[in-house]
Amino acid sequence: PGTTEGERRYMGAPHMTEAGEMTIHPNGPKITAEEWAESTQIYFERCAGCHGVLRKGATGKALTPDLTQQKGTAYLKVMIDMGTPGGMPNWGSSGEMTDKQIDAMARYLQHNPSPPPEFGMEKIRASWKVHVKPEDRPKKQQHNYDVDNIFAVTLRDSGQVALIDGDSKDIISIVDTGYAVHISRPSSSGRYIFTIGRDGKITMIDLFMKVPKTVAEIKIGTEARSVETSKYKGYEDKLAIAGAYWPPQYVIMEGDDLEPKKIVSTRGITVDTQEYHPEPRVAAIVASHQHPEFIVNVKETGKVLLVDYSNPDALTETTLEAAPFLHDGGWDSTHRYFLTAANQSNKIAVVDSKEREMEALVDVTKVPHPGRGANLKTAKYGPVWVTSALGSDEITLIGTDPEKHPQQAWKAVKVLKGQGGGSLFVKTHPKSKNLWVDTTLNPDAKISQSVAVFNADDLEAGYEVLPIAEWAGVADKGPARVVQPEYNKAGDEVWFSVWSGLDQPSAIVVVDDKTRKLKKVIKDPRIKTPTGKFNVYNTKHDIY
Ligand code: DHE
Repeated sequence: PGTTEGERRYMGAPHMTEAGEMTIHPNGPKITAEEWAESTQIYFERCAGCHGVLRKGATGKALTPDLTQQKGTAYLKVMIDMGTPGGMPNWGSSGEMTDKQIDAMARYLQHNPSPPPEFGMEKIRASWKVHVKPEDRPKKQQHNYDVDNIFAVTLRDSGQVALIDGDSKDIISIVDTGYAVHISRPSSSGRYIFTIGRDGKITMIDLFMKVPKTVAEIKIGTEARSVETSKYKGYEDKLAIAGAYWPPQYVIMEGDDLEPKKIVSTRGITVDTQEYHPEPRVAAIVASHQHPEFIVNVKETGKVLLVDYSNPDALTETTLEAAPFLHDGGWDSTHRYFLTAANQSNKIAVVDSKEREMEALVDVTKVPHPGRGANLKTAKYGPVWVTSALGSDEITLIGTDPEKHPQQAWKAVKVLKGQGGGSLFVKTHPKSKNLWVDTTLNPDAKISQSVAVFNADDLEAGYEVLPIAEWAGVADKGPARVVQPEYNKAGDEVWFSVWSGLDQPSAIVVVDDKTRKLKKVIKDPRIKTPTGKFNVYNTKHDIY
């Protein structure tokens, strides 16, 4: 109960990992090669997101033969068909899997998991391409756009990123990338954009070129979500890092051409039960402003790694203990504390990047999902960092100033009620008083197609609802889910994606931050399935 359809789908989103060999268990039921192949594909598409590639359990239960054989085929079939109140979807009764597929899946699960292939240096190097060498790139910017106000917009299902000029709202170029780019991060200087595809492909785009295009690319695994570049003084643009879901590892690369330098596995022991986990996926990565370090979230072990990159040939890793299923997060306004969601533990972990220690674990609402969060200044609680949630309508404000507001620091000082659950992202800007909260995965279309906005100076007044998808004129032409507010460089406009299917019209909606009125709808046949948007200036300076 309480788990929304959207939330379940979100958690169980497909993995792209290739299938391995048939790993028959001697006590498992009969299964044909065709059934094995189809079940493997369905497993990675529908099940691996929650139960893990190796079926060792993640947000869903473990499904190894020692457990599944005890349950037996008949029982497993009912589970897959009908689902459970605990969050398992009803794949059969919803019409998404046929009886034949369910029957084969129930038998498949009683055999040994077949691990997908590893992806080590040989494969990584073979995928590495430098299209334009650093010395052959332009010495100066070749166009008149303000590079700092460019937005990199993920066009999820077309495997592209749109670069849009924040001033004119013109599309500068559309760049082919990996599939379903998860995030884009600018280099510390802002000259380059690094995107990471769901398929593990990094694309490095040079924003100085007349028409910005890819200068280097590489694949660091078969499933990935995060990429970042070094930001500490003296190391700007020097190194890049990317984290993989499969294989569970992170890869450190040269910042100017993505040459791979080191691969580090994240397999290891969980923070709570202290048992070995074979598949701890790498979630959010941020670059420290306090030390030459990357801060790496390891999802299943619940550990935060501080990776000192000052000598890549002798990497040191400091392990901080948080809580399981670390996911996304961002900085407080001073860029000293990194606040990150341990989503299935319903906690926010606070990392002190200066002292290099775990500062606090704050209890919050069900399945917090901050994105990078939002930093508001409030009269009553001082500076706070905000997260919304997938599993409830609660928006939690956490005090972030242990010096001037010690009573409030690292406590949930205020909980606001938003439009509903299924929220993915919140956003504000230091120049704004608005706190924007999306509800992308809410089952009610009215809620998923609109956004709530609070006034930081009068939180008690509640929120105003802006019908973003309706403004775009696409509300009735597809799911038209409104996702991820993002500010322009000046902090006076906020951009929203209206995310529909590949064959349906999508749009970007620009709202005037002061008046909260529609400023511009960016509609273009090339803007297909837009999701994340990353303003170069705000993203490189971690302003949110
Ligand atoms: Fe995301 C951030 C993982 C589903 C859009 N997402 C992140 C981050 C991680 C992550 C680890 C933080 C990266 C960082 O900061 O370094 N996301 C996952 C998943 O595992 C999950 C649940 C399922 C999956 O298999 O992918 C998932 N994410 C989604 C979606 O369904 C979204 C809406 C569309 C999509 O592309 O699949 C989506 N995720 C985003 C966006 C960000 C993100 C736009 C960056 C937000 C920001 O403002 O920084």
